Amino acid sequence: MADKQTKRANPENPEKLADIKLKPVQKTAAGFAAVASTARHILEEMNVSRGFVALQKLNKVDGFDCPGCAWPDPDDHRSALGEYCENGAKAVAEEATTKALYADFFAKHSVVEMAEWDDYVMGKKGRIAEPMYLPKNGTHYETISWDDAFKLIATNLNSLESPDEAVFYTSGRTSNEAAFLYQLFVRAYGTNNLPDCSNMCHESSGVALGESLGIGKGSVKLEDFFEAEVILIMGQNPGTNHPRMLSALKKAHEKGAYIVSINPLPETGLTGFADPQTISGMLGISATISSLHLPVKINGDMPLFQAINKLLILEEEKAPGSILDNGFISDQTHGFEDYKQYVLGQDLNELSDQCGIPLADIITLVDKLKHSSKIITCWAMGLTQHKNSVDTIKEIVNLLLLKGSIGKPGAGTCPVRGHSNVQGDRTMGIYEKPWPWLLDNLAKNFHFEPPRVDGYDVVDSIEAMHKGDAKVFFALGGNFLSATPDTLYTAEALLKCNLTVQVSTKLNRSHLITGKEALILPVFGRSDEDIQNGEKQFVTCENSMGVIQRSQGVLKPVSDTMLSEPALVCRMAMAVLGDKIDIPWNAYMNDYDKIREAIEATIPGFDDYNTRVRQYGGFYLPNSSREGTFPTDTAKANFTICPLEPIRLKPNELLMMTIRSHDQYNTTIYGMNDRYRGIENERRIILMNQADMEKRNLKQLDVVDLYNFADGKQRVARKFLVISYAIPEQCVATYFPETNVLVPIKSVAKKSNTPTSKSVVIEVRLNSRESLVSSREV
Ligand SMILES: Nc1nc2c(c(=O)[nH]1)N[C@H]1C(S)=C(S)[C@@H](COP(=O)(O)OP(=O)(O)OC[C@H]3O[C@@H](n4cnc5c(=O)[nH]c(N)nc54)[C@H](O)[C@@H]3O)O[C@H]1N2
Ligand SMILES: Nc1nc2c(c(=O)[nH]1)N[C@H]1C(S)=C(S)[C@@H](COP(=O)(O)OP(=O)(O)OC[C@H]3O[C@@H](n4cnc5c(=O)[nH]c(N)nc54)[C@H](O)[C@@H]3O)O[C@H]1N2
Ligand SMILES: [Mo]
Repeated sequence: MADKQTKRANPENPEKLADIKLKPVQKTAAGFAAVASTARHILEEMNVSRGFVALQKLNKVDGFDCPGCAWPDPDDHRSALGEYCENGAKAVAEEATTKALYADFFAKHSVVEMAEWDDYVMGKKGRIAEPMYLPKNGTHYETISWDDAFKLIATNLNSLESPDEAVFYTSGRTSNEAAFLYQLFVRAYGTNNLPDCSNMCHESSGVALGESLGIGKGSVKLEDFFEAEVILIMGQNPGTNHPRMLSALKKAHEKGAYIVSINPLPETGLTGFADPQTISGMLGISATISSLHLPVKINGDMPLFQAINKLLILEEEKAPGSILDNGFISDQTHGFEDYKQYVLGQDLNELSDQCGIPLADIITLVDKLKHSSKIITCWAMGLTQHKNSVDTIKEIVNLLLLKGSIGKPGAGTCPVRGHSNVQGDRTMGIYEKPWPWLLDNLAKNFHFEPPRVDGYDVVDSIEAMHKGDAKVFFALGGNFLSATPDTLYTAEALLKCNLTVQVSTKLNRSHLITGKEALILPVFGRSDEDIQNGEKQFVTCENSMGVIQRSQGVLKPVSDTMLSEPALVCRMAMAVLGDKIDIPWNAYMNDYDKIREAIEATIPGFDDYNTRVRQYGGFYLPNSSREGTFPTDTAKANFTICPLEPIRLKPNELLMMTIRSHDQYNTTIYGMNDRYRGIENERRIILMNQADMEKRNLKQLDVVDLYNFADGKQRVARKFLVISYAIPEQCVATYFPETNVLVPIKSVAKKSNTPTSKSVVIEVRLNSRESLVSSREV
């Protein structure tokens, strides 16, 4: 039975693949095609006037924060056309759809039937409109009242032997208000088991920056981009995942910044960008953005940066006092001499070999860096999801320290966050390893003794459920099953639970692989108007640069049986905790200003929260790196010696990165195209270097199966079309989540425990040369 059920986690062993179309890789991002795509996605989901209202208020001071990415809005001027991008508009279309799923929908479609649908079909069904319950051995979800749903949760939680047998996941769209109440409830209930999507995302950045600089967040502000001399963009595809960043990069380029892309793929957007919010952009007049592209091998960034840093130190030796910021190094940093000895001991040819970048190209970059001191380093998932990610990021910090490029205008660290409030959720205490000061403040303000032992992160939670140590799984947003590694293993883990609860806006695969009993609880999204106690409420979010802003939905919710996330958490807390702890949940639910007062009393940096967040553009949280102070264990910014541990592949092995297409938001699939990479109508593809194809006797559009054999287990993902692509040898790319089945649960980054979704060792075997594709247009 269990085996049959886990198959539902990964149903996609398709009989037939779609009629794929391959086009040339695009040179220019955005432009008119982006505007046309925006209109199409909006109109598929809602009428024109609802779409117009939504887009008009997106990222406006009196509107709502885009549920897409965490890129900041300009502090001063917001475009009259609207501050959004094609992919932000798709995120809104997905959420603000007028299609709604009530009990009759779930009566018609069994869980088994829904599991046969692919993620695209599933997501397009509409918003979940009322609470649904899947009974023990049930085949169909049934309707349940909110009160009964909370009672079921309370009964399950209160009958556990220890609160540590429950796990409370959070995805990064949750507002500050909901996140604060949620961690308060979870700790009052008695556990720190608060895994979140950050564990799979920027956790490595947080750990690395914390140890090197004393704060786990980036240091730059948007204005810094317009003063920078060099901007490095590493392991990031902003054209797709942070499109509004391109407008900032274009402006930075116009102001003279030298922009470098360090990425195995030549990502569109970094090559050319036609700003759809300007007339010239609409006419297709494009601007180049990056001046240099270094096609590093997957996981080659650490040797690349050691080569850069060694070359800079050698230049300094040739012309002392002219290359490094010696004043900054001696006053503000720790560990320089040891680092210098270590890096000088590395062999430049060996480093160049390991990263796959010819020494001459590294020197081109070093020539630019030599006389610049305003350097910004931006990065995303291409750096954080490897075994040595924490050290790789520390090596990048080493460069900034050599140049004194931190704590001053035009320079610093910029980990570009993913989910729109993932950074805020962590600030609010969604963290399995809570800071002692947070627990002390909770104890003082709410008069209970919070648990002091660390809880489970994402990977620990999966292991605990698999072992039977955790029995209730609760998710505030997200799609845990599809986002996490080793899909079949995670499915087994979830199936063992007594109860799984998903607080969701849209149908997803985590609703179909469940504990013995399951609940789906529907909530408002960002765009929905939230009225409590007769008053319009707003929530707040923190963007990638530490700005706290308000967000107020404007659309009438598609059903009146959904709750807001803060209200849901309050009602659940009252049902579970009863009057054991005196926390004014009712007051919080009725007036979100009261939640903000509680946040202000508990979390530093939120003074006059309710006043300041009502001011134009919100306010910045304090940031020690930005201010040039480094509260680390040495009270200085730390240089770190990072040992090289290259991944050695056997001749038949390839290193796979699992990346996003242009038409998806994490596990939500908006469409089947990856327009910039020239791939249309199919997601089961593998991008491969021509030489690797030839070695394996593979031809364009051959159908292959992908294998991983870690820990003595065989993991397989079947039927992927081979596409010859400009990617370094022995490196391949596939889309997440289709290949999450191949990511071994035990393969995690050191210190951050992040699954290594960007360095999965695979083998590729021919499945069929007989075309599974009905027609080809190549
Ligand atoms: N439209 C849209 N927007 C999104 C999302 C979405 O799915 N869709 N997701 C959101 C979230 S949660 C996040 S975290 C961000 C993700 O934003 P990104 O990090 O841009 O997302 P990925 O597609 O995972 O892209 C990783 C990039 O890193 C490169 N890369 C992979 N391995 C390496 C390596 O070893 N070294 C280097 N230098 N480069 C490497 C890949 O070629 C790719 O360009 O986007 C956020 N915004
Ligand atoms: N192989 C591989 N795996 C990865 C990654 C990768 O690059 N490669 N990236 C990782 C990263 S960076 C991340 S952040 C995680 C993402 O992991 P998650 O955050 O868990 O996944 P999402 O796909 O963003 O979640 C989508 C679901 O969230 C729900 N939802 C949307 N909006 C709201 C809302 O406002 N409230 C509530 N309650 N629910 C809402 C909808 O029901 C939707 O189905 O995946 C990780 N997994
Ligand atoms: Mo993310």
